[in-house]
This record gives sequence, structure tokens and C-alpha cells, in this order.
Amino acid sequence: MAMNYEYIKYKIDQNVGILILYRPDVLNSFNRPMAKETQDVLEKCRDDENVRAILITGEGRGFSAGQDLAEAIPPDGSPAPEISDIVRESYSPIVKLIRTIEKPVVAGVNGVAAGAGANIALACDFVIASENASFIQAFCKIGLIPDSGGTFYLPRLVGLPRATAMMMLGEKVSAPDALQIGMIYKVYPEDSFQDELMKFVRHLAKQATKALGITKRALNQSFENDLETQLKVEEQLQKEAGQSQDYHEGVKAFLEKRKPNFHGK
Ligand code: T3D
Repeated sequence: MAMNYEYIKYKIDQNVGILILYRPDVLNSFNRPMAKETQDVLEKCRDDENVRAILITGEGRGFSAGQDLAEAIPPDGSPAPEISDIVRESYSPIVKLIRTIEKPVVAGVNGVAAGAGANIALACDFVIASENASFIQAFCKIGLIPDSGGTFYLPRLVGLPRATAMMMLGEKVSAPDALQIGMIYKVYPEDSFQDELMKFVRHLAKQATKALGITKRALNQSFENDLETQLKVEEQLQKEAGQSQDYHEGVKAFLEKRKPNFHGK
């Protein structure tokens, strides 16, 4: 079922909510309406039982070049919006949704991901990139600081020295290099990227997605907790997972030597 938005496309395919950033002429850079549409779709994906995994990807040769700079400082001299309003209203809510939706979220990085575009991708549970894709912490090139959760996630993904260099130099990191340093999960050749990406997200949507969502909650908390507290979190959340239909189906299928048929419940 396809729904109408102006700057993105959204459809549900085999339990995967697919969000395509759709401003290809400007490498899918975000204007405010596009950010609002993205938030709206993520909320829909969160609330729709039929959606068990989420894919965010881009149309054309880019994933997203971050903030639409023509909107940030209009070339015609009309008043610029307050930068902190843009970050608070556009990007922070997107990152919060990606991290708190208890369903796996995959970034399918089809091309360049720069600025907020890079950091939105890196906030996802899986980043799968085409071999020709790249990641750029472009903020320093225009006198800004990294936002969209970049200062939180990037040092955790690649360590402080590499994160600092990426953020202070703004150099392009190729997808193969990003894979090598553990910044992303997988890279596929350009010609098989779309097929492999769809195979991956469809596979994900058939797993015990309720438990995957609870796993995400535990992982989110692990950044702040000490071991003792995190062990308690695991005890509590395992109780929740153990009450799921998927757990009973998983064990039953194992004992009956067949493949489980999970429903994400
Ligand atoms: O208000 C605030 O700013 C706060 C929010 C901050 C969040 C942020 O994301 S700040 C960072 C913003 N993004 C950037 O600084 C990246 C700007 N873009 C680039 O550096 C380059 O476009 C890329 C390295 C990403 C790709 O380079 P390339 O050579 O492959 O493509 P291109 O020719 O530069 O871009 C193609 C078209 O997209 C071009 O338009 P044209 O000439 O064909 O009419 C270009 O102007 C347009 N475009 C690319 N990025 C943006 C953009 N237009 C508006 N905003 C962009 N971010």
C-alpha cells in the first residue's frame, strides 16, 4: 500500500516499512517538510503492527546530504530560520524515533550520506551500504558542529580518535573503509545492492521481532548502566521476552525440528 507524501515515499512490503527520501535533485537533503514527513512515517511504522522492520533509503545517487543549505540560509536574502529550531524540530525527533521504536531499523545507504544524513544513518540498528556510498561529517566544512546524534553514536562506533578526525576534518569515508573500522554492518557491490538490501530487511521482518525490539531497549540502556544495573535490566526484559508468543513458537519449533513461524508478538 503506497501513501502520498511530497518529499518522501512510503510503502509497506512484506512487513517492511520502506521510507525513501525523495529529493534526488539535491541529494535528498532535508528541508523542514521532508523532516516532518519522515517523522510522520516513523511514527506510523512504530504504531503499525503490520510493520515489523523499517528501511530508510534514498532515491537517486545520494542517501541524504543533510540539511538543505538553501533553506538554512536562503540565497534570496530572506530571513534564515533559527538553527537550533531546525535541529530541535527536524533532526533530534528523527533520531529519537529511530532509537526508541522497538523494531529493527535499517539504513540502506545507496550513495553519499553527509551531515545530518550521515548521522541519521548511523543512528539506525543496521547500516547497509552500496560499495559506491560514502559518509561525510560535513558540518565542520560550513562552521557547524555535528548534530543528529553524531557526537553520541560516532565515538561509540569507531572510538574517540577516529570520530574526532572525521568530525574535525570532514573527510569522505568510503563504504568499504567504514566497514573495515566497524562503523557500518555490510557493504554490497552497486549492482547487487538493492537485491541484497531487500533480502536482508525481508529476512529481518520474519524474525522474532518483539524480542529484537526488546534487545534494542536493553542495548540503549547499556550505554548508561553499570554491569550490576544492566544485569537487572536483562533479568527484567527477559521476563517480557519470555512471555511472547514468539518465544513459545521458537522453542516449540526447535523441539519439533522445524523452522519457526514468528509473528512479532
Ligand atoms: O540549519 C542548519 O544548517 C542546521 C542543521 C544542520 C544539519 C546538517 O546536515 S549541516 C550539513 C549540511 N550538508 C552539507 O554541508 C553537505 C553539502 N553537500 C556537499 O558537500 C556535496 O553535495 C556532497 C559531498 C554531499 C556531494 O558532492 P557531489 O559533488 O557528489 O554533488 P554536488 O554536485 O555537490 O550536489 C548535487 C546537487 O545537490 C547540487 O545541486 P545542482 O548544482 O545540481 O543544482 C548541490 O547544490 C545539491 N546539494 C547537495 N547537498 C546539498 C545540496 N543542496 C542543498 N543542500 C545540501 N545539503
